[in-house]
This record gives sequence, structure tokens and C-alpha cells, in this order.
Amino acid sequence: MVRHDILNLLVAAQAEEYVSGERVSQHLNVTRAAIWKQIKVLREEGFVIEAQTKNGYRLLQTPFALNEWVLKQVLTTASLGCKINLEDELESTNDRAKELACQSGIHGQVVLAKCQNAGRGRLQRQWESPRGGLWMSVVLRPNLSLADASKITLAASVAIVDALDELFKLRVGIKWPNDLVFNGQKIAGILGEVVGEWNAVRTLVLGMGINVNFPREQLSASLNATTLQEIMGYEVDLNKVAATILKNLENELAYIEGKEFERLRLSWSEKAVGLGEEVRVLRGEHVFDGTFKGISIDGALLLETEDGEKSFSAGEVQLRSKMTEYF
Ligand code: BT5
Repeated sequence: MVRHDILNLLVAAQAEEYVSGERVSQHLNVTRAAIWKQIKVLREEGFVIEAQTKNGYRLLQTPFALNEWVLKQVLTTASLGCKINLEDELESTNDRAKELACQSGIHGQVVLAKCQNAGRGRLQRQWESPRGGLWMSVVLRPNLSLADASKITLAASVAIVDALDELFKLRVGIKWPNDLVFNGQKIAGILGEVVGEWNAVRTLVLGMGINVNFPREQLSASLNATTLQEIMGYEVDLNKVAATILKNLENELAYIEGKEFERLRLSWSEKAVGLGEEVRVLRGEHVFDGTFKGISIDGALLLETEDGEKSFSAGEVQLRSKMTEYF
């Protein structure tokens, strides 16, 4: 794409250096007028490009909005993000990723949408996905049994928490199993789905939704939710957030494939909210009260009750706090 070629030329220039229209035009074999047209499109996409009649062009700032070229520039992964599909609008990035997984099934393929019309949570719950959020799904074909593959959603929680800490010094907590919360309000959710029969294809789609660059008011008032913009007071580079999460996730996946489960259990536990506290677990009509002791190596919740220790796997139960408002 000519636009990407122009950007490549601009970043290849030394800092503070201008690239003349003449040079771009010769290099890409297009007219200077055509280049000017593309520069205008790039500016509309959020690139800040200085244009001086005498000196030429200079790239001053890349957009904070999702942009395939910028994302590729900041990605440091080996496999995750090897292929990127970025759409303006999708029903659900998980659904598109599943379609792509069925067609080609490339490990590491990433699907992003600037907004989703039918974003999904677990159990067909709705996931509100306005513009400015990070709505991202990754196709994974890990070398794991299904039981171990289910740990990938725990790894995703850890990858996101670490990324927000690394980039913004923001400490969010994990509410078992996969909700990310700040001051008790949900800021991100994770949806892992197996594609087809595990033994046949060993493919899963990992969806991650993070409320980033939009005000809290864009979500339904009834939700106990917050956004990064609300917490920090400013917008951030979505491409950097995505790239950092993918880097962390790639590392966590390598640990899981190397069967270093205790490492994942510990780093998950460090970030958990409610550990050691009195909680209530709801399984259908049944209520269990006890102390939240931690998670097992498989990610099951361990509850110390009057009748001894009980374990609950994710998906079958709901967790409630008995004391505070953070759940
Ligand atoms: C989740 O489900 O938390 C998983 C969310 C996964 C979303 C990503 S976005 C990219 C990919 N494509 C998709 O279609 N999905 C994934 P669950 O634990 O079931 O929580 C769902 C509940 O969270 C809803 O019932 C609401 O109460 C609440 N909720 C909905 N939208 C929210 C938002 N934007 N922020 C915070 N809470 C929200």
C-alpha cells in the first residue's frame, strides 16, 4: 500500500529529518500530487505529519487509534500477530476469528475491530463494545491437552494485568476466574472458545475486551464498569496496549507449553482480589460460604468451608463477596 510505503520512508529518516516530496515520489514512482493526497488521508487517520514546502515531510506522531501499520511497528512478538485483521466494525471479533480459524487456522492470527455490534461475554451474555475500546481475538493452536489449554484464559488475565502495570503503572486486580477489576469495577473481560473438536484441530480463539479510550458514560449505567480513560484522565495508544498484551501472552503461553503451571498459578494469585476473604459461591440454587483460599493448578477456585475444602471450576459457579463491594 502506498500509504504504508510513505510511512516507512518517513520513519526510516533520522529523527528531526525531513523527507522531500521529490524523494518520496521518486522512490515510490508516483506523482507528488498523489503523495500529497495520501498524506491527507494519513492525517485523517490520526498521523501528525508536518509538511514544509521547502523541506518536505516529517512524521511527528502516530495515531492512538488502532492502525495496522502502527501495530506492526510496535509488535515485538515472534508468532502472535503474524497476521492481523483490523476492521472498522464487526459483530464480534471472536466470531470472525473462529471463521478464519476454520478456513486457515494460523496460530497467532489476530482479529481486531474498532467497535463491535454484537460483542459477546460468556454464556451468550452481551459485551458492550463502543469505539475506543480494545476488542481483540487471537487464534491459537497450542501444543496442549484441552485441560491445559483452559489455563490460557488465566494466562490472558495475567498478560493484561502486567501490560497495564508496565505501560501505565496501573494495578488492576483479577476477579476469579477472568474478570479484571479496578476498585471493584470491571475494566476487561476474557472469552476463550474452542473451535470444533479439540482433538481434531486443537484450535481456540481467545477474545479479550478492554475498556480503554472512551468515557464510562458510553456503557450502560447499570454496569459496574470503568474505563482506562476514566481512571487515567487521558487517552492512550491502543496499538501499544495491544502489542504489549500480545508480547506478555506469548511469554505466558511458552510457560504453559513448558508445563510451568505453578508459575502461572503464582502470578495469577498475586493479582487476585478477595484471596483469604469470606466469599459466597453460587452453583445454581446452591450457596457455599467459606474462605477463598486460592486457585488450584487447573485454575479451580478453592474454598475452605465448614465441611472442608471444596473446589469449583470456572463456568459452573458465580463468586460473590460477603464483605466488600469489590465483586
Ligand atoms: C466477559 O464475559 O467478561 C468476556 C468478555 C469478552 C469480550 C471480548 S471483546 C473481543 C472478543 N469478541 C467478543 O465478542 N467477545 C470478546 P462475562 O464474564 O460473561 O461478562 C459479561 C458481563 O459483563 C455482562 O453480562 C455485563 O454485565 C458486563 N459487561 C458487558 N459489557 C461490559 C463492558 N464493556 N465493561 C464492563 N462490563 C461489561
